[in-house]
Amino acid sequence: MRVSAATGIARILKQEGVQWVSTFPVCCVNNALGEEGIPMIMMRDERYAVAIADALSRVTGGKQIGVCTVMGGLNPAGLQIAYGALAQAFEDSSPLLCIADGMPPGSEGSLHYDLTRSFHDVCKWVGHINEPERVPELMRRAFTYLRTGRPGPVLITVPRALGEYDPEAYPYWPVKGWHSVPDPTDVSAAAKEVLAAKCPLIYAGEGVFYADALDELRQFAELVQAPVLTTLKAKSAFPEDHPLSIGVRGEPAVHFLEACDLVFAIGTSLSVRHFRHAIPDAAHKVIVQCTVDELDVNRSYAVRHALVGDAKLALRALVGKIAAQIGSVVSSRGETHRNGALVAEIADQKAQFRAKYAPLLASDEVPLNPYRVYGDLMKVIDPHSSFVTHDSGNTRDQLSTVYQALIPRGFLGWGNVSTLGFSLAAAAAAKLAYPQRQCLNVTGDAGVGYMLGNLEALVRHEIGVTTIHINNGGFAGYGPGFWGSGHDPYTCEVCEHAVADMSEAARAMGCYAEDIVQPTEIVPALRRALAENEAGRPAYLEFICRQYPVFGAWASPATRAKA
Ligand SMILES: Cc1ncc(C[n+]2csc(CCOP(=O)(O)OP(=O)(O)O)c2C)c(N)n1
Ligand SMILES: [Mg+2]
Repeated sequence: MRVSAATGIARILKQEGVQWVSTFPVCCVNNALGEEGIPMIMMRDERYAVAIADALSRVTGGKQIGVCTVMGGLNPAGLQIAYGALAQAFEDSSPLLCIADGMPPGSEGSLHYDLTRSFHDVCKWVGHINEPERVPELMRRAFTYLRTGRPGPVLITVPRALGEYDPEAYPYWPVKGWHSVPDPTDVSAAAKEVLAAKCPLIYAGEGVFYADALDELRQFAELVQAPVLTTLKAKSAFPEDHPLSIGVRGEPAVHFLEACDLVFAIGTSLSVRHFRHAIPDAAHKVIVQCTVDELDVNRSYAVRHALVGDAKLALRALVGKIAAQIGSVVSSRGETHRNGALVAEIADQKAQFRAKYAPLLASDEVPLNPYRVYGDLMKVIDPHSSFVTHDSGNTRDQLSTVYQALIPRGFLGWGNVSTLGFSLAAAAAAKLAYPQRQCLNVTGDAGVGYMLGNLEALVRHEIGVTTIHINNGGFAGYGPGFWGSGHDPYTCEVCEHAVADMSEAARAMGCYAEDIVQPTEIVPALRRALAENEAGRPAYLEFICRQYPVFGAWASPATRAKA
């Protein structure tokens, strides 16, 4: 029986295991989605429709592909707003599918800009369905690119009333995605190099999540006995209470990055960016990089060995090679592959680090020290069944410094380019993916401005997450003089809580909400919020804080002279 193009797309999404689609508020496939029984989460703008789909892909490591629909075609108001969110997904390599109305046949050139061309810069691939029979073909290509190689967003456009096709004549079956094994000679060379190193360090990126390689990462680290550093986006890929974990940022990470003679980078582009460590003295270190994308190789650093392929398959091959050799070949690091001295050194580094932050986590200051909020948060939530994410600004820098992530995606770090407000979408997507978990997003004042309207969507869909607003009265990182003279007092201060009461606004939109001024009130307030979440009600806690711009360092490229 023939079906409309939109119905064909909806059925294909079901075949691909898509459980819900986010939207705002129209797209030519939405009627078919509803008719075919795919629930829609309607956010309050396209940025969040894209962001929640993006976040679903991130928090599930691509096991569930986030899908969203937005307005396009001759009135592409929706696509225009979606552009920024797609750019973020592209920059962060997140595989989501965005479906938009396409330009009606013959209307090309009616807009001042070329809708079909504009999105090529921020999508891994753009497909335009111009015949109903091409629905399976273009959807097959979309899911192939979403599940194979470097992850990234895909845009499909489909004009309204495109017509019908026969699914028997043009069948569809789900796309599994394909993985490639690195060249075995490269694996041998890398294994040899790792064994020869005196102080190897593992630098793991988010690619290990998408490759489902967390067990292999741990096995590899334990076998070679190397400290494990994760990028911000990979935080929680390796348990941060593991004796080999050196976290994401701060002195322990800097210490081992400076001391190491080999960096084994896995699932990371190794780009030189704002929110990550550089490799100090890189010219005098051996860099081995395993990446799915050859465009990352020799990009920011000269790489001695590259393993181009899937992180899971690469690690398995390496573990096999090294385990076979380690019995007979004595590595330069000692007679066995257990390195007690290294474990003690990591423990010592971490103890010094903890000693620096422990007083802050227990601070009794009023206005609150934001670290006290994080300290109490870590006491209240279940680290084995929760999800925490930061926003852009100090919340990112502070939380990525002290939050201890124990389970995969118990924490989502994000942002090659970090766009304010994303944390709400991330927490909501995590709650939808893991309904049994406590899900919280921590945001500063600027992030709230982006989120407010979207709190209503969470109330409507009964997505019980807690938003923690660290109200420090302004944009802490952008204080007077930060950008030179002239911007102050215009661009860093916002109204104080008594004037612009954000928790009151959240309450008015249906959230459970509180203001917290006293340190002793933090724990009870968090408990009340989490209890509300259990009943499916989002909560908003506004903590009246001081500005406290203290957080862990990133290693710089500069060489440190070593004795
Ligand atoms: C969409 C977007 N625009 C601009 C920025 C740049 N930016 C990063 S942090 C920040 C201000 C953060 O202030 P606030 O939310 O109050 O957090 P605080 O640092 O005070 O904790 C700005 C403007 C951004 N990250 N995203
Ligand atoms: Mg602020």
